[in-house]
Amino acid sequence: MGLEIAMSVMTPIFEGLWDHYILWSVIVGAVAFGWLYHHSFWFTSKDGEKLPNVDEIEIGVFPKHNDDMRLEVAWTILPFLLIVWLTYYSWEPLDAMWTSADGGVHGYECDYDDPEYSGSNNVMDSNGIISSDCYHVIEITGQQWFWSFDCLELKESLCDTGTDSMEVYGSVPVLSLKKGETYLAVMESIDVTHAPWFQHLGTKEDTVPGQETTLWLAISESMTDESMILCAEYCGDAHSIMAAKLVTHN
Ligand SMILES: [Cu+2]
Repeated sequence: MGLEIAMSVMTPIFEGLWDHYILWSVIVGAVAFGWLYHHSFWFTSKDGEKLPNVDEIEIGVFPKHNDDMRLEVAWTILPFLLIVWLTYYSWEPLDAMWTSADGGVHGYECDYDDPEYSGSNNVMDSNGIISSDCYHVIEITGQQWFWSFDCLELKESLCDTGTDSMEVYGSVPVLSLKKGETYLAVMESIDVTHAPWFQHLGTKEDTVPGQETTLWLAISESMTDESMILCAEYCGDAHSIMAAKLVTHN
């Protein structure tokens, strides 16, 4: 069947974000644990050593205040600057993830009667941001414990549905989309909260009873032919096998 279960995503923006956050986690971790271990060993008293009582600790008396203004300011300002930087760094990918359906990076819904219409023609820039000429609308419904896909009015070459069987998961619904095209999934749940997780797109979004949510599915030319869709919100007994398959073709 050749379904890749690899966890890699086909969208470089998320890999870039991941690497950047890991880098800062390593730097902050090295400083915090370096400091901790340095002080733990450096300030250890020797056996029998009598040290001056710098904090003037006495039973029943609040210890002497031994603060250091420079330290207090440093550990307030530095994490704040880091958070501001990470927010700035995440802005472009997050903005692309939640771009408007009204003239955002994917334009407007495709006008199939327009003589100039030639599909989404999506392209990925060097940052991994995908933009499109226009997009197609599909519907996804979550329920305990399966996904339903609806291609609405789209031609079969653009969107198709079916079923397939997969080891462990049994019979699963299949969503078949075209490479180079961008889809806006309009989603709902008819019972509890679910979330389709499109593994190779690196995206997921909740489906919520009584509320419409949306998710961009920008199928780039480099997308793998087959990938998995899982449920990313715990939704009851069969949550772990609430799977589907995304097939993409040229
Ligand atoms: Cu679910």
